[in-house]
Amino acid sequence: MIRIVTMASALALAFGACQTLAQDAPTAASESAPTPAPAPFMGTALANGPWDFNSAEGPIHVEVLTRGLVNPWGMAFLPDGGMLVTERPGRLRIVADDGTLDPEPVSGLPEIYAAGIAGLNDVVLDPDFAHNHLIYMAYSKPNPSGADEQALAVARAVWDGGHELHDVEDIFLAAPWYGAQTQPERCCGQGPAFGSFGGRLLFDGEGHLFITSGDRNYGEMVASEDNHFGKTLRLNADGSVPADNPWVGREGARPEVWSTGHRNPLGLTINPTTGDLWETEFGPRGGDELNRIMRGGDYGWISVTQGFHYNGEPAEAVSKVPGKIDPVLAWGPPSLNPGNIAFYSGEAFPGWQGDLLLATFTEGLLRYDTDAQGMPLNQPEILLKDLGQRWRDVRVGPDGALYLLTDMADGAIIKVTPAAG
Ligand SMILES: [Ca+2]
Repeated sequence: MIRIVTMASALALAFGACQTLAQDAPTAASESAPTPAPAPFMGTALANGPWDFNSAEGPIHVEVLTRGLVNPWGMAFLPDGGMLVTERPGRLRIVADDGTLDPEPVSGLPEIYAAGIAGLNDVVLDPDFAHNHLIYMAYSKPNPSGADEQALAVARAVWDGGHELHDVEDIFLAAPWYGAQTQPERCCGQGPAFGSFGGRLLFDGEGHLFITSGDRNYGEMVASEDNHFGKTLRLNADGSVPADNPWVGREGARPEVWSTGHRNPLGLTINPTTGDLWETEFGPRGGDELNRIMRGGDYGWISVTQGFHYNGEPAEAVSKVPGKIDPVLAWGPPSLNPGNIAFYSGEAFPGWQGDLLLATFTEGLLRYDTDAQGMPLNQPEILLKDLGQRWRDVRVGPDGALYLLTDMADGAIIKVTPAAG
């Protein structure tokens, strides 16, 4: 662990030339959100491509599969080869297997609060989707009472392949409601209440649905299990709580909690070789993390961080605190702004088997060699950085190709395959 964190420090130095501002700066204007200042991680216009790039494991071919998406955030591969893609402002889109974007969004979504970095997050298919046509979406839900408060929610719906959802219902609603009008005095320069919702979804292969829930920029809440802020959560597909969750039956604890001590977890995957759950999260100024998630683990936020709060505290990185699990890797400052992660498993890139792929806003796509436990080794290979995109999501497709989303107002799906010859 020490060796790896030391490597992370070296990596942070390697990224020292890159400037990054506060990560939760709003990226989409809205009537209720302050106008964001331009930030270095806003990205640059995407050219048309395609491109061939050299890489350590051979040349790769990069193409723009789909354009015209607004801040695409999550995607799910469909049995017919197409995919569903979410747009953070609150739309669900259908993409055909050749990349063609259906011009008509899917209707019937719940009301979504889209401001700052809040909105529609991930989408996943039910493990038995081929038979029951159920999908799940994580989103920022406005309080139906009309109060200026929001909560992370997960909706389940029937989607039959057309342009309308049916039987839409929330199977999870994070507690408590929290928003700008109830914003209390908080520690150390934390951002506005519409930030840090989390919103990644993942089925584990055993029928459990994992959900990442952000700290809502109220980090003091995270240390307690009596709320859903800054947690990973584990549910059954119908929203009920598995009996073997770590806090089941503890008085005052939320039984959905699987791990605690997270800030804004935006990446989640399972290593297909080991079955372990892995997560990435945004730190404050620096302190971005890669974590291997253990049942019942406490990952430290808000008292333990390798970064700095926005008021500059603490003076140095905090680690090795009893009862707190340190990250496998930490970055920054400056932050690299981690998105989703994936362990490569497929036939297209034999040299990448088992490698960890990490989408970032400011440092391209990182590829780490790993050991048998999935632990990253060595310095990462930096891919796709020259395209200047905010890489939000990376997935290994059924065909073994990589599919990435650019979280841009002019967003795209990018496909990566081995270059011919
Ligand atoms: Ca941590």
